[in-house]
Amino acid sequence: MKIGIVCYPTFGGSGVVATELGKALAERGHQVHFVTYNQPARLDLFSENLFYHEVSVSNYPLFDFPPYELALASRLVDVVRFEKLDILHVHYAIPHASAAYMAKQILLTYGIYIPVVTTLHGTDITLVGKDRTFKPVVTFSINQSDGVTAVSENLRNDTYQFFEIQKDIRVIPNFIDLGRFNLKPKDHFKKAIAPAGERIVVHTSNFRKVKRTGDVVRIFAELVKQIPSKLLMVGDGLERSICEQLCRDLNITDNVRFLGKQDAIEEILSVSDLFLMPSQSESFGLAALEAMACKVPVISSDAGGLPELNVDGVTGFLKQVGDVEGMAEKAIYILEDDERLQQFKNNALERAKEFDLANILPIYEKYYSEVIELSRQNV
Ligand code: GMT
Repeated sequence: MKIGIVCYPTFGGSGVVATELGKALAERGHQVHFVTYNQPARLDLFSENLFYHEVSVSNYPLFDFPPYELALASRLVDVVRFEKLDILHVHYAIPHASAAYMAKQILLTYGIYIPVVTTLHGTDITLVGKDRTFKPVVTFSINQSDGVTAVSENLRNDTYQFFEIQKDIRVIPNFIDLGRFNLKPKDHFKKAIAPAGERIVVHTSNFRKVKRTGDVVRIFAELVKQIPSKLLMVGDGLERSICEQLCRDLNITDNVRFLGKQDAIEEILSVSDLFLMPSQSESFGLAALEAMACKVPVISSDAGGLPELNVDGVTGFLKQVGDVEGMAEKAIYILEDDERLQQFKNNALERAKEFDLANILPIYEKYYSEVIELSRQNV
């Protein structure tokens, strides 16, 4: 198949899923064309089946708000026509689903019908999408997609609850490349971070409000009172400076390292004993899955799709959003006993294996074929 992929080219979960999916499809022999405004962060390999088409957005001084959606729609028309794509897969509804709809209508004037699959990732539905500024456009463009997928049952249900959707939404969960995300021998790094054999706790995110990074710091502040440990904060975003200040206020700066954005996340996870994800909302929790694949148990909130990934009492624990005390108590429970910690680590990896890329990739391929076939019948 010749597949066009649209996504945000950043470190965000939707961009990561889109890029890893595209890379894996290319490895299976499909021709994959990324149409994005920058080279996707994880598009870091050469393959004869991978192509990158940049969307350049005009910075003409009249525009206070450069029209990205129009530039994307135009580029999609161009790429679909000249590369003769079979299908477009757009990740994150806003504004990718509506840009794809516009491209589809323009392509019809050239006698081309391009089927569009929209994958809903989370905040495009739960935060931004349901805001009335976007709601009519999001509803319309989801209904106009030829196929719609959501990354968890919970996100599927939320979409039906918040929008008037007539389409069937297929759940295809996030996946993990176990070839990349696995426990790596990084003892020298572990010794440098935790010279006295302290436990290592980790959090990775884009430090947006929805991640409740302040809770991460507060949970750790309780934990470190009982168990010698270090906290690694990976990523960057608006809440980072607030968290740094909170660490000073709580007098734990010696035990916390802010590492900023990192490429080799799997190496950091490989030295870690516990992952914290107290998010306000989380459609799936890809960062937690990456941790689990590296044998790191997870203490998370029970928001969104997290219960579909993190099995309470088995791969970690789930607590209500904001229950800092409860999360700290469970973190101590896991970390205070070597044998118990090892059991949780093993369980985390076993669970992660269920989301192996090798299992999820054929589901996408089959879905593309179904959508292409159906759209041919309807033309
Ligand atoms: O987590 C983020 O803030 C990034 C966001 C995105 O859209 O880039 O991630 C969302 O999509 C991921 C991939 O499907 C999911 O694993 C994350 O749970 C989801 N984030 C939220 O729902 C907050």
